[in-house]
Amino acid sequence: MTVQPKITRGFSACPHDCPSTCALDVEVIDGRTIGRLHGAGDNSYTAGVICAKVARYAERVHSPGRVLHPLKRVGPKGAGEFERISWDEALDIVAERFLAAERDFGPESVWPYYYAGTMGLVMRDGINRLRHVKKYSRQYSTICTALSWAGYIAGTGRLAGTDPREMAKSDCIVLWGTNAVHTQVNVMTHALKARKERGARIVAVDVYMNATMKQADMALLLRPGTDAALACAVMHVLFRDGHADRDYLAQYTDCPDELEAHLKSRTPEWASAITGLPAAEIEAFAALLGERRAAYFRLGYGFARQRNGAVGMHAALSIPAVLGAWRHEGGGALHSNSGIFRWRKTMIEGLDALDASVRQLDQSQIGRVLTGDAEALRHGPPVKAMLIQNTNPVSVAPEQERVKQGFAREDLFVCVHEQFMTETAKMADVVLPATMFLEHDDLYQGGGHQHVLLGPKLVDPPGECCSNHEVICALARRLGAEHPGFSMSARELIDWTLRNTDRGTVEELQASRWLDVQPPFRQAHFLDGFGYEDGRFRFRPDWSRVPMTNAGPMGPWQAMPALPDHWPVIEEADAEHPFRLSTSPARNFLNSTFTETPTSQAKEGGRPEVFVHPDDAAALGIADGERVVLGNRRGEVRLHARVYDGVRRGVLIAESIWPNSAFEDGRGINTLTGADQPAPFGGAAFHDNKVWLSKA
Ligand SMILES: Nc1nc2c(c(=O)[nH]1)N[C@H]1C(S)=C(S)[C@@H](COP(=O)(O)OP(=O)(O)OC[C@H]3O[C@@H](n4cnc5c(=O)[nH]c(N)nc54)[C@H](O)[C@@H]3O)O[C@H]1N2
Ligand SMILES: Nc1nc2c(c(=O)[nH]1)N[C@H]1C(S)=C(S)[C@@H](COP(=O)(O)OP(=O)(O)OC[C@H]3O[C@@H](n4cnc5c(=O)[nH]c(N)nc54)[C@H](O)[C@@H]3O)O[C@H]1N2
Ligand code: SF4
Ligand SMILES: [Mo]
Repeated sequence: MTVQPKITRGFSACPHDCPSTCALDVEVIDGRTIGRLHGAGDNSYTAGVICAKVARYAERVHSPGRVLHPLKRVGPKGAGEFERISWDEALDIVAERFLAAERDFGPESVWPYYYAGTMGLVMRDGINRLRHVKKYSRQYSTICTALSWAGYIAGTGRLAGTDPREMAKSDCIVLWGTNAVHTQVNVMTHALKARKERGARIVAVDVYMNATMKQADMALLLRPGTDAALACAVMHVLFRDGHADRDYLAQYTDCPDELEAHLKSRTPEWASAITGLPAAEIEAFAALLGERRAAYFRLGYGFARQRNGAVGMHAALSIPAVLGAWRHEGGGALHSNSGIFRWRKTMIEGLDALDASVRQLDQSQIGRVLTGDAEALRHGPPVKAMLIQNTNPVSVAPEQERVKQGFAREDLFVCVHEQFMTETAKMADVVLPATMFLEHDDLYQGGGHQHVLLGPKLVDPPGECCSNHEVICALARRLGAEHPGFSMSARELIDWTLRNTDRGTVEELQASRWLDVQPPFRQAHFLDGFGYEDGRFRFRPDWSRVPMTNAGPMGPWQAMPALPDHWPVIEEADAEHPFRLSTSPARNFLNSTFTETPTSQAKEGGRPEVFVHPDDAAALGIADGERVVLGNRRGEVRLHARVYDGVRRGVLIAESIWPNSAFEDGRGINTLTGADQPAPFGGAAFHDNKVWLSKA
């Protein structure tokens, strides 16, 4: 007789670093095994749809590759030889090494390092409570959002925008520099609904014919880093042809006349020479916008991962202001809604203990920091000890050669708290096993929408896995760090944070699953004014004072153009490096996450590849599938060519981020990317690389 398994349904929120933050229905088999994951049909943004990689999450949760016990390094650094130890022993070692570093080099020699492997507010940001209480070095988080947020906030003064569900009511949706089919599938749900129900047109702007471009009605394939030129020419045509909304401009913007005069010379022909787009395509895009002025600009991260990315973002964002698109339902722009939540995070992050005089190290410059670059260290002590949660810098951070050198330092102590034996974990002295989101409680917020969601614990963790919060509290006890947050449970922290942000209680959220905190229409459309004191959108921002960060301006910020313009500070191709490389996101990986699941690896073709235009391939005698070398002054990587006519000549695309070990000699794609600080507030220009290409 066979016993039928008992399947119950739990709910959760996707914890991954994805603007969609989907509301999930989770099948739980016999109270302990995860089955299929589904998108919640009754959540108005998720609308029943999630990506395939998370739908098959059972493969990740129940993977044989999970780290299940604390481990101590026994072989040489990076050799991957570990032995199992107890939690007490592991935590004692970490505490002892942190206290030793503090005693010998001061608290700033300890650098807790984290990112968004989970976006749960408790599990992601709790590490800062330990940091602030102990006065360890701070982290200036630049790897993802610094460039794009600067460009957006420079214009609007606030990181928010039109309700993403209004996309379904738009007549024209512009997907600019986001490969939504790969990176935030729910955008497509709403955009396709608008096309089906009201004949909306979908425009995509990208540097290769990716899955999103293929679904668009108008696909604008431009040279990397030239988006501002396209935006300027579009605005030139709008002014020229009488499609600028002059009443709106007079009421809501800072200097429309100056902008119009400046754009006189930014013709489609001028932009064509820079972007590589035929002038007729630019004219057609502008004409479409002139007809369909309630256009929805969904502005992605990708086009801002260029050294002129903040300028590009701001230029694209200026188009809906010229159109007056913000006035209309279904019109305006959205990059991120992170500015609407206004959490009180004192308890989670220990903000009451934050000391602004403690140095702040640039996350993207981890290679420079760990190899002792004085500038990157802010002329302070070396980093001697680290705790790493939710990130895999040996794979994802730029200037990988330096990152590896840094982690190989014998005098650097590294503790990595991980779900898998990642390339960063392999470099650690102590590895701690981490829970996954279905195994702990956390609180989530949408980036690309407006929900606050609860993700309660649904199953017990395997082996001896502990949550980030448990590890932080256990270390705090050993390090003598005191804060009320260290003696609260994750659920109590969630409750405290909800109550103190006037969002009810954890019990209420448990009952409702999510809260819709969408600001009212007039506010979301900035119709009561933009985020600056005078209420006006800035065509001419003060780049040194964008209201977004506690860091001062950096990089070549003084040379930034005053008004939207092409800013030629990208890594242009030259004789030595005839190609421009973008490391665009792969569909089945999420940064380096999911590279540990065989299904995702297989669906990505089993090995890293670079897309090369057929004529470029022919000129270099490279056949489809052949081994090639990509290189620049930062290093060389070996992978296979895929000849594809969906890239421009002179442009290469390597969909990322494969493990370094998937490349022939262990050098991953970020060997080629740079960690210089772009203006105005830093960031990593992952898609802005000049390289050479040859047969291997
Ligand atoms: N499947 C999958 N989903 C993901 C991720 C992933 O790795 N894989 N990453 C997650 C994370 S952390 C983030 S931040 C988001 C980011 O998601 P997106 O906002 O989509 O940004 P990117 O993924 O950086 O790149 C988007 C597109 O920008 C293009 N691009 C590169 N340079 C330029 C340019 O100069 N101009 C224009 N117009 N386009 C350019 C790239 O080719 C790519 O197709 O996605 C999240 N979702
Ligand atoms: N070449 C290139 N490089 C890039 C990018 C690119 O487009 N091209 N994109 C960049 C961007 S936008 C980003 S945001 C970064 C992201 O880079 P990362 O922040 O490193 O993101 P992930 O690769 O998803 O790694 C997160 C890690 O966190 C772990 N993790 C998840 N949940 C938990 C948890 O609850 N506890 C603990 N302890 N660990 C957990 C996962 O197992 C995973 O190994 O990569 C950047 N790097
Ligand atoms: S689309 Fe994004 S948020 Fe939704 S399930 Fe997939 S990774 Fe998670
Ligand atoms: Mo990101």
